Amino acid sequence: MGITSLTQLERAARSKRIREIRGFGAKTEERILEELQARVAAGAEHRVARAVAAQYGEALLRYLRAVPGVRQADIAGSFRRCRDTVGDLDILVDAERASPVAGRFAAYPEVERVLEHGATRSSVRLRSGIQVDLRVLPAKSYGSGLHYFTGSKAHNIAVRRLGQQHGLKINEYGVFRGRRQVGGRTEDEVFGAVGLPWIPPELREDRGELDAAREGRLPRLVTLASIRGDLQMHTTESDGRETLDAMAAAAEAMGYEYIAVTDHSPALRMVRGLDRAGFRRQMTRIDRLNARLAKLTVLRGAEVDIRPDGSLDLDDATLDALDLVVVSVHSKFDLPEPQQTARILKALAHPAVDVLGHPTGRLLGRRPAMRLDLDRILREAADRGVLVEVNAQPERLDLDDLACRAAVNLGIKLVISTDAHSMAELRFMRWGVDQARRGWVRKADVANTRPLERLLELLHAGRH
Ligand code: DGT
Ligand code: CA
Ligand code: CA
Ligand code: ZN
Repeated sequence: MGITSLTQLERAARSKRIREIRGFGAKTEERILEELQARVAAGAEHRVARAVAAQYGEALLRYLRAVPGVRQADIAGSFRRCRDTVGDLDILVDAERASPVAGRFAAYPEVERVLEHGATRSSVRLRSGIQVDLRVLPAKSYGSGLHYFTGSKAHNIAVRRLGQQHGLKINEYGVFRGRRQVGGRTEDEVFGAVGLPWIPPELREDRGELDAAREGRLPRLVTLASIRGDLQMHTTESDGRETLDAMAAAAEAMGYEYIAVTDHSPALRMVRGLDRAGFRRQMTRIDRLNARLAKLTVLRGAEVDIRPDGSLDLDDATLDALDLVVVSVHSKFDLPEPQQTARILKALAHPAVDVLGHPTGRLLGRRPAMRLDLDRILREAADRGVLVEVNAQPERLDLDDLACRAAVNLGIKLVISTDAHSMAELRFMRWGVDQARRGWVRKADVANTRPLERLLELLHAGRH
C-alpha cells in the first residue's frame, strides 16, 4: 500500500482499506488500531528502549571522540543511569577551545534537523527520531557537568542541598566556596566535596543512595563480567533461529561455564513448542552435546507455559527429568488481578519449578505489566526458594528496577537471562545486568554468577 509511517498506517486502518488486501481482515485492522493506541498510552512515541538508543548514541559518541581537540566524551542522562527507556540522549564533551566539535556534531550524517546550535550547547534530532543534547565544557568543569547531566534531577537537588549544608554551591560548572572553585574536574571531587564516596549512576534516583553512601553501605553492584552462564534461551526446536549446537558454541565462545536451553512447551502452538517426546529427544541431544563440549555444560531446560488455571503445560515425569524448569505466562495477560495472581502462585507451588520467567509480561511501549499482586508473588517465591528472572530482552527488562530491589530485600535469588532466540541475542546480557544494578542488586543476589556446582545446589535447595 506504499505505507511508510505509523500515521499512514492508522489512516489506512481507519478507512478500512487494509481489509482489502488478501489475507488481511477487519480483525487485523482492529488489532493495528489497538496496538497504535497502546503505543500512545505507553508514551512509546516519546521514549525509546535503551538498547535502541545505544545503537545510535554509542556510534555518535565514537564519532565525537575522534574529533580533534576532544579530550573526553560521555553519554550522561537517563542513558547513563541505565533506565529501561530514554527520552533523549545527553552527551557531554570536554574539548579544547579551538575544537570544531560543535560544528562536527551538527554535521553528523545521521542528523535530520539541528534544533539548537551554539559553541557550548547544541541539540539535534537524528533520522531515527532520537533527540540528542550536546554540552561542551572545559576540563575543570567536566566532572560536575557529568554529574549534573547524569541526574536524576531529584538526586541533583539532594546533592546540591547537601552542598549548601557544607557551605558550597554545586552546579554543572563546578563546586564553589564563595566565588572560588574548589572542585568539579571529576565526579569524585563533586561527591568528595560533600563527604561522600562516588555513587554509581544507576543508583542516582534519590532512593536512599545518599544515606547509604554516607553510612558506607552502598551495594557492590553485580557486573557483566561476573555472569557465568545464561539460563534462558531457545533453539530451532521451538521459536529460536539457531540450532542447539550453534547456541552452545556461541555461549562457549563468550566464556560461559554453563547455559540452560529452555525451549517452549506445547501450549505455545504458534512457536511449535515441544511435547513430552520432543523434550526427551532434546535431552538426549543435549547429553551427547555435553559429552563433546570441552568447557561448557548445557543444562536440560524448558520454558513451560503457566496455563490460565495455573497448571503447568508439561507432565510431571518430564518436568522431573529436566535440570532447569522456567515457568512463564504467554497467554491471557488480561485476567483480573486476583485470578492472575492466583494463577502464578499455583504455578510456583509446583515442586519442579526452578525459575519464574519474565514475571510481569510487560513489553516496553507495547504491553503493560499484567495486573497482579507482585509483592505477594515475590514473597511466595522467596518462601519456596524459587528463583526469579530478570529477563534481559531490551523490550522486556522484566523484573523492572524497583521490583528487583523488592526481590533482593526479600532474600530472593535472581537469575539474569537473555531469553535469546539467536546467537547474537546472547549479548543482551548487558541490558539485564544494567537493569539489575538499578535495583541495587549485588553479585551474591544473582544465581548465575555462581560456579555450576553452587548453582546446582541452589536449584536443588529450591526443589521441594
Ligand atoms: P530522559 O531524557 O527523560 O530519559 O531523562 P533524563 O534524566 O536524561 O533527563 P533530561 O534529558 O531532561 O536531563 C538530563 C539531566 O540533566 C537530568 O537527569 C538532570 C539534569 N537536569 C535537567 N534539568 C534539570 C533541572 O531543572 N534541575 C536539575 N538539578 N537538574 C536538571
Ligand atoms: Ca535525557
Ligand atoms: Ca536532555
Ligand atoms: Zn517466554
